[in-house]
Amino acid sequence: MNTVTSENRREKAVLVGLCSPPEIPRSLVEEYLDELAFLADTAGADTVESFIQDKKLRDPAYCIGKGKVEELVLFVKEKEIDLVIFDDDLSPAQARNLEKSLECKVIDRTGLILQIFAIRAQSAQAKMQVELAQLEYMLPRLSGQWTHLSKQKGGIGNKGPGETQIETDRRLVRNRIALLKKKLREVSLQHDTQTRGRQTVPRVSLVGYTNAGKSTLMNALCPEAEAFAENRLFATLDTKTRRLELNINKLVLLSDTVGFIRKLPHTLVESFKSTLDEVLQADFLLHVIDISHPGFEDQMQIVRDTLKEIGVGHDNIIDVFNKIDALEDPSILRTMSEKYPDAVFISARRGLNLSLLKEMIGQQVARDYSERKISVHVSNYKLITWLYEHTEVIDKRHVDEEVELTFRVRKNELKHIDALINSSQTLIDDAANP
Ligand SMILES: Nc1nc2c(ncn2[C@@H]2O[C@H](COP(=O)(O)OP(=O)(O)OP(=O)(O)O)[C@@H](O)[C@H]2O)c(=O)[nH]1
Ligand SMILES: [Mg+2]
Repeated sequence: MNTVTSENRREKAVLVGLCSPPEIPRSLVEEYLDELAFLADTAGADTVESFIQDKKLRDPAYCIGKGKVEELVLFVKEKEIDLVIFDDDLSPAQARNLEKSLECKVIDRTGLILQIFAIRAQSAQAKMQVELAQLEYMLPRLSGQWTHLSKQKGGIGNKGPGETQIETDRRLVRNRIALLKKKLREVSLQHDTQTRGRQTVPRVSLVGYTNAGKSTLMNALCPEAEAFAENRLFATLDTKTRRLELNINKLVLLSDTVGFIRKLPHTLVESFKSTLDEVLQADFLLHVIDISHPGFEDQMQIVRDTLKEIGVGHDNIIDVFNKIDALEDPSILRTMSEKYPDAVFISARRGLNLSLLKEMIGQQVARDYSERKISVHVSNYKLITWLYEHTEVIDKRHVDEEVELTFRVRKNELKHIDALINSSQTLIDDAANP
């Protein structure tokens, strides 16, 4: 895999978190910094130390207080730190001022997440989406001083969308942004055409916080899926769709897609919209939650908020609490099953409660879909073909001159289909009595 570490030694990083405004308790900032360290590790950097600014002495030019800047200057020098990562967003001016004082790279959480996406992107579409997000992030920062970063080879903050672009003027970057948007629209149109034929089968999408176990669950449910799962953040960027047989005659299409995170950069959400289309078009969602993570309820809220942000309006969502095998205190299971009576508690890794989950998926499909059985004269091949193209035909029998078809359709499409079948009755009659 293409990682920073494969090209360079691992970098040494220092993390900076902010307790002010004072409502944020220190313990929560520490949890945020743990996640930031995990992100840094994923990007190829080892965290040497974390600094927390907890006083109100913030200097707007630096985001943190002057005293903290001096403390950092000494630390960076003494420990030969390569980069300082801020959990909070830095304005372009703050990042420049800090780099000048600290004489090392300074990035914020957004920059780091963009960096990881750039490393992780595999498909042409994901690469374009990341490049677009990076360019939009960089545009306001293209003031000349940032360009020194592009002259250093490798390392976090430098796997940009190509050095030439960083060095060129904003007009060129804007042109590139427009071109990428156009190309992505084309890819998304192509994708629409490819998936149109699959619309008849119920579609289910896995969503959840990054590292919750979505890809592991996909692999456990659909053994041929071979989705890439690993203990790293943002292991999955591309959508993968596989057939999942619930039981005889019951099939759904299951999609695994990119995970969410606290403060997922808005530019990324925007540019990943076409990848996330799968989530929007799904009949319902499986929200995978890592119940062994101390902050899992916050993560649930972040996922719900992000879903709203991308435009998921319905609440056809099954909460799937994963990693029950990793719970230190199993009594939490009882509390949570009382709190979330409609949820399912599983272990994707150990294969626990997967048949119960499949049953729940089946029940949800049954709620959304209806089955119909009709008899069509064999000569009415138009209607037969139409039904094959627009519904999920699950049984077909020949009785004399008639074909008996059993098919499944979304309940909200029933009226339309019944009308069509009725109007085609004349076709049947015509065909039977030419
Ligand atoms: N203990 C335990 N670990 C699990 C379970 N399910 C997944 N994991 C581990 O959690 C880590 C993340 O799993 P993935 O399936 O890659 O998670 P994901 O949600 O697809 O993550 P992204 O693609 O990064 O959003 C891996 O190390 C898995 O082995 C489980 O049921 N129990
Ligand atoms: Mg994944």
